[in-house]
Amino acid sequence: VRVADYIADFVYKQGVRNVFMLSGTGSIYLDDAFAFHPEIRFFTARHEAAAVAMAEACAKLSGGIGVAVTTTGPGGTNAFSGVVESWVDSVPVFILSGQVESKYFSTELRSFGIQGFNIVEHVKKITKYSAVVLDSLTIRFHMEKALHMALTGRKGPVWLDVPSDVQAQEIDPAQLQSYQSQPINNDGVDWEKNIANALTTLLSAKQPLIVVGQGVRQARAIPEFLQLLDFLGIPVVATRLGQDILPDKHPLYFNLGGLMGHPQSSAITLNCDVVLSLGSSLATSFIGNHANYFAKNAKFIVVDIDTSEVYKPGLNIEHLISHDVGETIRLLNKRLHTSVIPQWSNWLTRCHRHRVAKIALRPNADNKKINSYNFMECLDAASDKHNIFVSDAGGTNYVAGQQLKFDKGQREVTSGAFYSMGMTLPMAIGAAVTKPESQILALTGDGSIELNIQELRTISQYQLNIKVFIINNGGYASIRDSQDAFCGGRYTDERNVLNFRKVADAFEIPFYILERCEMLYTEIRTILDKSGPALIEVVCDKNQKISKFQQEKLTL
Ligand SMILES: Cc1ncc(C[n+]2csc(CCOP(=O)(O)OP(=O)(O)O)c2C)c(N)n1
Ligand SMILES: [Mg+2]
Repeated sequence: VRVADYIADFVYKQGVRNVFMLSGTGSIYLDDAFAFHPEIRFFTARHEAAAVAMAEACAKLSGGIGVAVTTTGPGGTNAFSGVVESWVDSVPVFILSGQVESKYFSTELRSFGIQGFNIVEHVKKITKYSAVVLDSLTIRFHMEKALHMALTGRKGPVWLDVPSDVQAQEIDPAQLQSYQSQPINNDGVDWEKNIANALTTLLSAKQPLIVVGQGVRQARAIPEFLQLLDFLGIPVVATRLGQDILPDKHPLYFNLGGLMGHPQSSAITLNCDVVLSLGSSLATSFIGNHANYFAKNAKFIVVDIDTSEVYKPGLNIEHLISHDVGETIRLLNKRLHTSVIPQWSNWLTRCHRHRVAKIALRPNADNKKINSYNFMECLDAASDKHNIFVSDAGGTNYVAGQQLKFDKGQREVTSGAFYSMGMTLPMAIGAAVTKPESQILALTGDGSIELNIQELRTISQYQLNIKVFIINNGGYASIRDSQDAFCGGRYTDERNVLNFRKVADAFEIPFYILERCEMLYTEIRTILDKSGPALIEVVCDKNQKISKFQQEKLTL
């Protein structure tokens, strides 16, 4: 069998059904093998970073690994920023890059052969495993190891670089050497005791809080997590990547927490005394520098398999449980079964009163212009369990975070630690092909869409059921906001917004425009009722404000 076909079949056997790629001569046999594999569908992206973002969305929604194929040199270097995303957001993606023929490969030259670049050397720090496959007989070993590393412990990207002559070689699979993973050595760590101590701290808290992150979903432990909440009755806030785990209507849920969180959560997080963090890396973009914007006086019980993440300045860690979050929750549940659990009803009542008092920013009643919160509220109401939201940087990130309710089992895919501009279109594509029965509600801004706008062609080419909503607020509103605060209102980006009608026309996508507050819900519903792609410009009030974190005491 040809090495390239062996690779394609290998990932197929791991459950991969969709692959994202941008072809090249350096990856010619890999491209061919994936494109003509009888069971794998391939999607051609128009930028390699976008291909990786597609694979990322695919991994997030499938719970497995996402695969992107790039060519040598610029193909691999373009993929770089996409891989950093999956590195910081702990997403298992597998990059397969083509390389020049192995006889030209060099670790010394800046460039070698035609477009050759030693990419693996440069991605060591942003991957869990990377290797150049110079010997075709090692392919099974590298594939097995890469897959194991991507999916084990804290998940993340892996990369194999395969020279074109190696891609084309014939091998006998029976002759290939396999990879044996090393069992994790937990000798000397008494997990049960560690967890019991943490539980004592939690049960003695006066105002406890749970933070839930995407790690709980990745560990497939949502049912156990719900059971834990039933036992404990403690308020919960979510991280950005964990905000579609609990519905807004859950009696213990107080929405997205942290710096960009819902106004109702800020006083609750600031006033709690013990935090149990489950499946979150507690990214600084969530807790703020020195945890100043998040429970700065609380003791933290942190369940995180990646210990390198937890020692952030200002984080007061009382108990570190460096263990699989699913197993930890199961152990906690086992102990709670026989524990005396305090009633925190007074604390919970105060949290609930605060929740009622603190709704997200609302449009001014006499303002005829659309406010993005109002738009998001209507979109949320019009959506259903077959909808997946994807949000971008800037206003959409804040507003989707604060306004979406997830009450009907909707999902969300977004960029977590970075909230990078331009992630929406490629992630929406990855989501659409992974969940063809879903309709994707892709939220972006008039600024963010310009990064990766080329992927509109991918959407129309495959006629994907993606509704792209563009919040038009006259450019980089978030940056204008910062420039008002820090630079006396001098703007660097006075820009003309694109003519989105013409953009839609150029990319052959049906176009709609929403300009009026009245009938907003009905107009949205009509758009969602049709299947297939659409580009919808939502003309919003340029001067509306975004709700930001406020330091406040919980006095209610
Ligand atoms: C890749 C990248 N470059 C720059 C930024 C900084 N940035 C954050 S929001 C933003 C403006 C986004 O504009 P738009 O999408 O129109 O959203 P708005 O803020 O106007 O709501 C910029 C430049 C970023 N987050 N990501
Ligand atoms: Mg804008």
